[in-house]
Amino acid sequence: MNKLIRFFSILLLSLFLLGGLYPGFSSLASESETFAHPRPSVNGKLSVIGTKLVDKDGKAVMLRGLSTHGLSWFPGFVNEGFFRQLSSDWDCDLIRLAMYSAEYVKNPSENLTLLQKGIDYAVANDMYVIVDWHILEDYNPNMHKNEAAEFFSFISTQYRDCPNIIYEICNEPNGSTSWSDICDYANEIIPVIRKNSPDSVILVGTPFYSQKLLEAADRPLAYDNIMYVLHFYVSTHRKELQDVLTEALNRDLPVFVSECGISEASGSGYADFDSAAVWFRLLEDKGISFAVWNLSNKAETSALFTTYYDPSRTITDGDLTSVGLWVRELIKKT
Ligand code: IDC
Repeated sequence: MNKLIRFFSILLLSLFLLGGLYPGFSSLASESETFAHPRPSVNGKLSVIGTKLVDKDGKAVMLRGLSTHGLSWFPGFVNEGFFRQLSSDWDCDLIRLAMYSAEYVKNPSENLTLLQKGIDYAVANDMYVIVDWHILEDYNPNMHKNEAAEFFSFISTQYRDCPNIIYEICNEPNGSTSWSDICDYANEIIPVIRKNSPDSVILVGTPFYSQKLLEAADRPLAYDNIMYVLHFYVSTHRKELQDVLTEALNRDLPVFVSECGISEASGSGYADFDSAAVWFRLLEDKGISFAVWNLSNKAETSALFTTYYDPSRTITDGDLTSVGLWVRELIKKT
């Protein structure tokens, strides 16, 4: 018996020492600490080193946040009280402002005012903010390239030194759009942003609704501080797309999940919380930043709020859908 106790004591002591001496062991244990909630006031301007998003001191960070629905359709959700609650009560450190490009071009000045309000509220509440040029029905980003250039030139001039902003230049290329089309577009739009904001992080969408990460891994862009976009919807996408993420990281591609939903790819249908748990465990393990779709009260599964919720009111539990309750817990607990 004594021998047995001695054997286990020595085993435990050796494991403890090994943990301290061999960095691989201790970094495994502390990886989630490394990625604790970053804030612009503390962590400053972000950049990309290898596959990691890092803060002003080069420390790896992981952003956990939420995406608006199309701003033009849900302008009531762009209000300071709402943003304040997400930041302080939900511990949300990132908000993505989805500007559907097809809507934007119909009324640029009104849409810009709305977007700027969103950026200002995010900054006032110490959140990182993604300015998302949300191409979708306009499936090839080259379709509205000139408007995109004007848009990004304006925003990057207005918010020249703002550490909060992350630029997302094309939400989800789709249809016949190839990686080569996206590169042509990116090679024009990135320099427009870089002129005013030389080192902000820029997110680039990938072919087939931002799922074909490996095409970007085959031929990445020649700029610093770029991350490549993966989007998933938990009830439609599972292991196959998770394997794509893992392979892309193994091939040294920096990845950012700027949109994901707890629903089918339609934004509605069934909410598979078991699949969601697998996806978000993977993102935590790899330290991949994410924004969950969507901050609206539309009658669809991926919406975080019930149709009764009025965004000018303080949020109560009853205002949240089952997806909203789950996502708030996801963001708060980490
Ligand atoms: C969906 C919205 C839905 C809207 C539709 C078309 O949830 O209310 O009618 O767009 O505008 C994406 C897109 C995102 C989609 C979402 C769900 O980036 O715009 O939003 N989705 O379909 N990619 C995969 C899924």
